Amino acid sequence: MSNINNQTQDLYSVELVQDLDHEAAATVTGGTLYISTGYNGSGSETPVGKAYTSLGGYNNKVSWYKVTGNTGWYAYTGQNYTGKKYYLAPGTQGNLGGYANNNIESVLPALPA
Ligand SMILES: [Ca+2]
Repeated sequence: MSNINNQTQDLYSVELVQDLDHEAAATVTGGTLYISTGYNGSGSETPVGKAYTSLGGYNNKVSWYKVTGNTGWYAYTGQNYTGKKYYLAPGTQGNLGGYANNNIESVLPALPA
C-alpha cells in the first residue's frame, strides 16, 4: 500500500522503509505531504502520506514541499528523525533553502498538541 507512484519508483528505485508507527500515520486526516526533487515542484514529485524513517531514493534530493490538509509535518536532515528538524506548516508549500535543500532524509506527521 504505497503512495509512491510506480513511475517515480522505477526512476529512482525507491524502496522506502515503512515506519510501523501507525498511530502517527493515523493522525494524518485528509491531507498529505508532497515532496519533489526540483524547485517549485519540478523534477520527480511524490506524495508522502505517512511517517518514513528513510526516504530511500529521495534521501538528500528533496528541494520542494507542499502540505495539504490540516496536519503539519516535520522533516529531518538525517534518517530516523535525526539531524536538523524543520516544521512544514499545513497549507504551505515552498522551496527548501540553505542547509535543508537536498538534505532531507526522514519525515514525520506533527502530532496534535
Ligand atoms: Ca541528509
